[in-house]
Amino acid sequence: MSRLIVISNRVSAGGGAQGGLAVALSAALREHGGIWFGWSGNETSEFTGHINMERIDGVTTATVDLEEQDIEEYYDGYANRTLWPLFHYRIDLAEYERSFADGYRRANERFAETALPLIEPDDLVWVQDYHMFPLGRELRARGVENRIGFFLHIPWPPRRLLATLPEARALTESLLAYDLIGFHTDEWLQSFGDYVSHELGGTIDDDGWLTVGERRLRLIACPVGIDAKEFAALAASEKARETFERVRVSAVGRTLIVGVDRLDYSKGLEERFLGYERFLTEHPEERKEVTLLQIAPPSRGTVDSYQRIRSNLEGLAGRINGAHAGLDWVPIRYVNQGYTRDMLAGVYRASKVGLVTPLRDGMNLVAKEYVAAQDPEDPGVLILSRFAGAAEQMPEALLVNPHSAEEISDALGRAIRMPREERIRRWRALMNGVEEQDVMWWSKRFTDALQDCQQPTCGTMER
Ligand code: GDG
Repeated sequence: MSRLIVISNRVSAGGGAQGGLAVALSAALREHGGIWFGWSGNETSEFTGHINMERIDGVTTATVDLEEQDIEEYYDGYANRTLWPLFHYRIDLAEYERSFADGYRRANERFAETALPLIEPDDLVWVQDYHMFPLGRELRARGVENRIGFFLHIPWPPRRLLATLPEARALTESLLAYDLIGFHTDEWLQSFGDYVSHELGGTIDDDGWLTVGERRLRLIACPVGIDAKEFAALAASEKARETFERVRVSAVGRTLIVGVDRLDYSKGLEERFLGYERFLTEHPEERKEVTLLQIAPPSRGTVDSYQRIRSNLEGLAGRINGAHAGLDWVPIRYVNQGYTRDMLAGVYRASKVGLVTPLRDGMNLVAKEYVAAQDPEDPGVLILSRFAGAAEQMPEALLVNPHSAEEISDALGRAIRMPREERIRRWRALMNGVEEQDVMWWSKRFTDALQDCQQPTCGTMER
């Protein structure tokens, strides 16, 4: 078995905020042996390429510090202000600045330069996500002939939206340096294929082989999952039980609806609040019988659009509560704070409805965690956006258009009244999927496919 080199913006061996994903990548690294390389999260006054090696829970990590300018232009700039909004279809929020594109290229060159000595001839190299699109090409330019795979954790936008990015073509071309590219869903894969065939003259066969000129590489849809076993164990933990009780008691017999999201405009929080408000107005009889608990830890607070969404949401929650609250009831409990994963498991289990309504999401792991945390005898109902990648795998959820307050309101009414047998039937089907296609399945499927990319079958182009 080949060693594995995982390269991602941040390295989170040993768990951390990424939860299941970090667990899966760490497990893959333990199995294959190898190194997890990325940015340390720290700033240095002058980039030296010095690597800090550590051993964390049986995984070797290698991290490098970046200069302030790199962090501003590559991370805050191109990754968070340009690519993230564009790839979530928000060209109204995307900022196109040459300095960001230059910083992004420079940071990727620096990553490639620094990672180079870590890579041995037979290693599999697995690059993660939109921070690192050009990394494969930078490694090739430095003579790396290994199998290199790339996985995109966010959607691939429609061709005509992507075309608004000045570097769209160069960025997409840089991806041809990989041997394998993974997306969460067929939809994102087809969207990529659409751009490549229209703009680069590529063709894709039924097995996902993409040919562009002399270059041949493989595309796969490989949906990420959660560590379902870990999550079930978390849900059974003392801390989860304690949180479950606390949350249940605080709801005083009302039906609890839960949302858990990073505070991000892609997650559809404003539309969700408006849908819930619609439900309160359309179903006066249900008023005071329900409470929405929205947990939304702030993220990317240095970016203006994140500050705006935060203040918009505060205003909206305040207005809805002001209009509908009574002496002993507030309709929305809006919490701007993160909780530990075992506490989250308890919150999910205490909630009869999981409300997951992103406007666009590569996958969405909260939907899967909500399912995994339920009581099999008395499970809650998942309401899920059609525009989350997870919807492809989770048709037994109540699927809604997150832009429609009416659909959210109708789904809430249906979820709250759903008979127990129907809840169990839907949950069982969802849970089977969550258990079978878990995060270990995902990482194995990707690394197996990459391992199978034997040269010269994959990638016969001159480099
Ligand atoms: C990107 C893609 C794709 C949230 N609040 C707390 C907390 N969380 C955890 C959740 C979940 C994770 O954060 C969020 O994962 P998502 O998948 O929902 O969304 P993104 O962060 O946008 O992730 C996404 C994912 O990558 C993987 O490929 O699914 O589409 O956008 O695990 O539980 N965790 C803790 N406290 C919180 O308050 N501990």
